[in-house]
Amino acid sequence: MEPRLTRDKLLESVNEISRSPVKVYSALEDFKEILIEERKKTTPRGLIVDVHTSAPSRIIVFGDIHGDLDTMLELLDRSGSFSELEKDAKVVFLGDYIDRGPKQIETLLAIYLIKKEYGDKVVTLRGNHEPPDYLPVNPHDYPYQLKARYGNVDGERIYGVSKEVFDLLPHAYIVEGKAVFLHGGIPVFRTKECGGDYRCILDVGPHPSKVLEEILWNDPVDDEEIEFTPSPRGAGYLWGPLLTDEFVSKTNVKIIVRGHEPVWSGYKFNHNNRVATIFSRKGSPYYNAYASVMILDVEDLRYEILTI
Ligand SMILES: [Mn+2]
Repeated sequence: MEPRLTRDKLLESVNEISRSPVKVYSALEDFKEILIEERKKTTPRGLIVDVHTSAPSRIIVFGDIHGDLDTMLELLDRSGSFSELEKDAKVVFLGDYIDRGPKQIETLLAIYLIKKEYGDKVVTLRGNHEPPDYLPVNPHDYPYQLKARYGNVDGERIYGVSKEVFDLLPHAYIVEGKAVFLHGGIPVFRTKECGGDYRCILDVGPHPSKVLEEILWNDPVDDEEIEFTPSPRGAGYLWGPLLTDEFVSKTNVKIIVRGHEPVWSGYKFNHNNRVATIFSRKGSPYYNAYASVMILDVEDLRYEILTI
């Protein structure tokens, strides 16, 4: 059976919408509506939970895209994502769709169109480049690219609705007993403070700004001596293997899958293979040799890394 979406159909729709600021605006308004509906099924602050009976059989994970639409389309195609989405699979995007790269609005539109077509089977997480107002990121050339392309007035309006979309993106996805997916990393203070309740650890709860900052910004370090330490990025923390031990034993997940760090080979593992980093874009300014996606079998947690 031909999948409902193909690379060519997706690209054709993206190009058609992106030519018109009116169409871009209404596409992003529609993205908002879809995310508002989704939020009724997540925790109030946007943690998506799959229990054993609702878990997909396979999860295809995309890391940072940062405006590299061409690589993203190639990876969607080569990983069989469209036909997998017709079966019992989910596709998870780990955030950072915009800033850097030539096709930022196109990338955001492609994410929207895939989400629109496949609904809950597509998880579109928030990255630190889809920031709330209190966590500004640098560089953030997306609003300038919008203005250069659509003019000041329309560019400003499209940026406004984009920010409303960003605020509605879920911040984490967990498959109980199996895996957790988020952009940057596990929140260090919550991991220490909460008992065995993963919602306490991963939901942004009563102090949303601090926990969200960590989930969007944290990075793993392999140093056994470090439990956690402030990140040189200026936001979030670096967390070490001891904290991963604590997190996996409290939440009972086996693997933490995240993006956020550019990697030469498109992927890397830390903390004895319990933390996976996936990076799905190429080109300036990182010049990594490969971009990758992870294809994860949920039942036995075996995975394949596809690199291009
Ligand atoms: Mn990032």
